[in-house]
Amino acid sequence: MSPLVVSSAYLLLAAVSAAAEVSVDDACPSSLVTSVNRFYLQVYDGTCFHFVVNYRRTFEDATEQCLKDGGLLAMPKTPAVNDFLAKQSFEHYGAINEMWIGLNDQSSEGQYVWSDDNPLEWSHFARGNGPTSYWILQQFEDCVALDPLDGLWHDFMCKEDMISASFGSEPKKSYICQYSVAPEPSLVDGGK
Ligand SMILES: [Ca+2]
Repeated sequence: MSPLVVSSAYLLLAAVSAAAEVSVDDACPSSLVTSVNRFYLQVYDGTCFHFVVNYRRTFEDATEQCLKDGGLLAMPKTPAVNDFLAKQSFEHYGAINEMWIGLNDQSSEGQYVWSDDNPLEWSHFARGNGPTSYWILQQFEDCVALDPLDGLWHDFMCKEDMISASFGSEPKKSYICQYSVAPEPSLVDGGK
């Protein structure tokens, strides 16, 4: 192909992908899209992700913070989403410590559920974590965090209490929230 044809093809591809892209303004809650926050918001596959790298919270407090703006702790249910979250956390935000994601087995030991109450299908636990950690540890470690360096999941104690203190565990971590794309205003008011 001539260089002209090749560059035209690239232009066309760029135009098509630009049309399919959803902007932060379209996908994220307007209460979140502030000049300070904007850098920490990203859209992937139509979902708004908020990388909260500068605050550390317990799993419960992080969950509440996401809920405040109508979201949930992030749910990397596929390798693609998981890779995106890990890569962005490390390469874009410089995060090197594990970040809470919306996965836990607090209700029933060994039965991991996502923050939208759906059961775990694809999983990405690091060796010796989650179902393969020591049995006694499994009873105490019920909340899951993503390692930005390799995208693997680790289970930790969820709360700050005497047990976590005696294990030297640090239950306050950075975290990632996710938000569904806001519906089009025209759909909300019936197209009027
Ligand atoms: Ca557990």
